[in-house]
Amino acid sequence: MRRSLTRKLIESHLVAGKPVLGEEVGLTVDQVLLTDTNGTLPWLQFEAMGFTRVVPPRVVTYIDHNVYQVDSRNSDDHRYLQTAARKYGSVFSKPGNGICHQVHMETFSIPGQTLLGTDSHTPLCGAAGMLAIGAGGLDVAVALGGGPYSFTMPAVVRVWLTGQLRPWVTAKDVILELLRRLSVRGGSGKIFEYAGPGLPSLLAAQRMTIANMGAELTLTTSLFPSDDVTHSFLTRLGRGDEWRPAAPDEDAEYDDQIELDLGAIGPLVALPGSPDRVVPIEEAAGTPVEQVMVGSCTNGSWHDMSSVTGVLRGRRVHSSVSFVLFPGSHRILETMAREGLLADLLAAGAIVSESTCGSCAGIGHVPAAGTRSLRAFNRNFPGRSGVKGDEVYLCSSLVAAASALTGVITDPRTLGAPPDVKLPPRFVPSEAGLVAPDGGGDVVRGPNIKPVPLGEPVANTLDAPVLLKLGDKVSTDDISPAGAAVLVFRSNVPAIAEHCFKYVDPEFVARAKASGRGIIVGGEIYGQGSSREAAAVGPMHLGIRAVIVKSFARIHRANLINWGVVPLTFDDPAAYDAIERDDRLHLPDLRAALVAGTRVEVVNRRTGTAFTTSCLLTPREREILLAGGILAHTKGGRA
Ligand code: MIC
Ligand code: SF4
Repeated sequence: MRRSLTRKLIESHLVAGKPVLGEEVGLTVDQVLLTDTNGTLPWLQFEAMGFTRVVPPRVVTYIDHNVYQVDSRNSDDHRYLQTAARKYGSVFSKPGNGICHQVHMETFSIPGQTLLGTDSHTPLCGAAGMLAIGAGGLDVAVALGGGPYSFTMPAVVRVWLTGQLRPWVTAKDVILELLRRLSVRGGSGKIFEYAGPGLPSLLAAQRMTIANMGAELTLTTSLFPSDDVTHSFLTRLGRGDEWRPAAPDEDAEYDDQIELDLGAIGPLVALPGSPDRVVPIEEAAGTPVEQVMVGSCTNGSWHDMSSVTGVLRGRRVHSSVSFVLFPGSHRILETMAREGLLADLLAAGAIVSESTCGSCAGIGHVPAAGTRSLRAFNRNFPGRSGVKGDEVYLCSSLVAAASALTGVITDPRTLGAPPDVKLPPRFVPSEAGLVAPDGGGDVVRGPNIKPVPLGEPVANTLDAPVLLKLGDKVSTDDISPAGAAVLVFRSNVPAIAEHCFKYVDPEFVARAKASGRGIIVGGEIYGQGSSREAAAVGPMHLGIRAVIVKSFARIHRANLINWGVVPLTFDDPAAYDAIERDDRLHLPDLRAALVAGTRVEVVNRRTGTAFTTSCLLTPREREILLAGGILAHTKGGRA
């Protein structure tokens, strides 16, 4: 069989299972990345499992999400992360050194290797021919200890690119076009492998944008070959010797194919609420915006910063607009300073922030209530910007720059000639923000770090009320919101649990506490978005023992299993319609059905009717779930 690049990388890292669609595979992990928000729990879990030294050859811990130290709780976490990284063998990336995915791509990406990350946008490094996958914290903790990463073999889809992008059209428009066509569910259970005659025209930075934001399609990951473009990217960073080719066989076999003519795409905008509410710019043009931003792991590249500067040079940000840029890495920011871009941006009235996730995760620059924000970012789930009822539009950095000048969403093609984006011959080798581990020191745990909880073994019978009935596309931002006030509690489960569903239903926590046990009911693609474990462990802490939905997003489903919460899907979606909040559901043989691998019967005590649900588990998942999650499983001596 002629092999896709995906299959080659899976086969060269395979330690368990067969790469057959729908079957579980276990892969060795060459590199691991952790972040401040989602990295504290995995390090605590790594310790709780009794490991003393990381096994993968390259582990990097980044402080990038939450770097505004408004009080010491957050600094406590960072101190813990820095001392744990030093002791257990992880490189430490200091606050301000940049967003994990951008820095990782620049500094550590190696074509042909595997990368597992605690963050859902880890696939960005797929732009360098890496198999880069985002996972929940417990899966990452196991990988840190040398365990394989297990997941269900996805369908491998070839995305066949033809043509070339037209002026003012960007890689962001490519991924928005895919979201427009396929929706946020469209990539579930799939890997997109990019190929075709249009590929050589896409720079590494453009491939990064596309691979990164494939997360919004709920893809397992996205993969580009490693070719001359990759070589020149690494060479410019002084890493040409780490380049190696990686490509599919000619005429490789794929499960499916999508065709995309780059030349047929125009500038696009995603309307507030979901990254797939995509419309041509013409339909949004003229909408007033008070805040415009460019950055995040999707649009923080040199290419983005320099095209924005090209638009702003000699012009002025509109008087009613606050325009903020977040360069993706310290290296980019330093190069911007050396090459004169900073001076031009400041002269135009832009705010240049430190190199962090910043307001992408709702930290800083929270928009005023009732105003509109236009962002060259990747997510606009309700409330994510830090204020209930927010209206966040997503776009390319060029649309953002053009709109910052006018104060309304603006088609950049009205500006005439597009900016001439030049790549500097070399990037400054700024590594001042990286600290190598020396195995020394003591791990310091401040008062904000609380012990990691344990899940409970699945009970024989579950009888509990439906504490929430939700619709389709519930994101982990809905379940456990972003924002500075919440993110400080990522290492403090009892405290973060208090914020569960706070924008969706402020009474949820009180109801859960009063009932002791509960069930959540939802629609399609439940748990999309961030990989945050808090969205599983928070509800678990509040007594949620099962979630019944029409379909799950991959990482969240794995997180539920890893914390002992039973993820069930309706066999007949019509059963969903008959359920109301506060209905008492009775699952008489829950455990026995999970053990036997049969359907799980549910009786609605209010209506007296019964329906069935399914929980398709691999043997590994079954053992973990029944034990009450990975930690409970490990403590039971079955690691
Ligand atoms: C996000 O973009 O939602 C985040 C914040 O980066 C998360 C990680 C987190 O919740 O800490 C992600 O994408 O996984
Ligand atoms: Fe950070 Fe935003 Fe990227 Fe998440 S999506 S890693 S918050 S920049």
